[in-house]
Amino acid sequence: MPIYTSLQRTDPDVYATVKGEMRREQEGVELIASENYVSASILEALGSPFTNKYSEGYPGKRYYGGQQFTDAVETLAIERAKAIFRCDHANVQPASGAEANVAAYLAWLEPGDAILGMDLSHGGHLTHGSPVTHMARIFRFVRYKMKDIETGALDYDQMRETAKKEKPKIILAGFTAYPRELDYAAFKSIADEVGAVAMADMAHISGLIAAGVLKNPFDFGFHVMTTTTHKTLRGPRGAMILSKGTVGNPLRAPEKTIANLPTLLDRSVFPGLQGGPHMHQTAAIAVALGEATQPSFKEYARQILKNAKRMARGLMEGGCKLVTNGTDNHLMIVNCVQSFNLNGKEVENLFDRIGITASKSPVPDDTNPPFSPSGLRLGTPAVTTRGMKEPEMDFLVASMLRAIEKRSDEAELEKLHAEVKEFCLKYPVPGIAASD
Ligand code: DSN
Repeated sequence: MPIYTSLQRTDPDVYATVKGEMRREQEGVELIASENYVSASILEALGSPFTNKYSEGYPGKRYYGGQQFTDAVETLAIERAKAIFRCDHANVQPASGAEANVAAYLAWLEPGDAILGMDLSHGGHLTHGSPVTHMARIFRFVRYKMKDIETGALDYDQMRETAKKEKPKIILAGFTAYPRELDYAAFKSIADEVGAVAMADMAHISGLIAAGVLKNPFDFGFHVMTTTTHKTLRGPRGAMILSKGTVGNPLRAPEKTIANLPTLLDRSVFPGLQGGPHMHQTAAIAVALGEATQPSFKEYARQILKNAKRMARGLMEGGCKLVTNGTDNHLMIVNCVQSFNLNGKEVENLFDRIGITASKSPVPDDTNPPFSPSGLRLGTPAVTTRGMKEPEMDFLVASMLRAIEKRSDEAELEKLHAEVKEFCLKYPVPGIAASD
């Protein structure tokens, strides 16, 4: 592993953990729907000397000197993001998706204002109003749900009624565990009716939107879109806030209008919420956005969807109950209680034993607690990056079903683990040099 020779020499303890993680990633199957593997170029940008630089502010408007290259790289990231997502402005500085959402809320809302977001057990994210978040102490989160969990159709009538009653200032389309496409036109018409900002949290599917294989909320008139950069978009950990409107000077507070959202959002990220942006992360985001414009990325995104459909079909044919009975995107939720009379945590632990990593998840209106919910979320972005296609999905489905069936048979589980490892070694993880 030539690029880690210095670390190996100077800090063998940390080096051992890095090496262990490389081995874990290479020898196991990653089915966590929000994870992926970055390219060697992205790893190089992340490891670049941009990590040394403070650059509070925005290109051309910084508070410290020495910004000729930080300005250039941030401008590259911004321009690439705008072109890919067809919007007027991009802020590429949020350190994470949670911060991007918080910055968007704080740009537009006053304490006590309402946000209408997806119910957490129906697929919404923590930052969409979990009572354990700080934002839930500041803003009022109201909910919409699916009206039919067999198809995943949302209850747009209930959403409209709630919006009229609660007068949210933001209507938030987006999810962390929902396997179907949203009706963005319906969201936008409800937002218009009550004068709310239409915001999309597309963290999970922004790579699929970038590739044009799923719909883009901006094509339906949305005002703001947040996304992380490390899920289907396959970049480094990080986030962006994309918006439509007039781009102004972030050094001056503009009037609070929807047209001024780009500037309000910039000011909300810095100086409102964060200090110095992580410029090594920005450089790596620029690289990821460059990769997302390549024809091979479109092919990659198409294969994610094909793989997810194949995996979902295989699981259902094997007797699993999936929330909404399938998927239109990269993820699926297995109702483990209904399928195997086990909870999601038990199945997550079982799959860990055979080298398959997944994440427990609530099912709609789950009565089980968050640490042992009824479901398990599976996704195909990472395995697709390794070049796996439909036949490989069949192997993974068969391995998971066999693990469930033989869960009390230690020898059988060990055998399965060895088979999964042998399988994984045939699909190198990009960016990870062969481990000795
Ligand atoms: N942790 C991410 C996910 O798994 O969906 C969202 O923040």
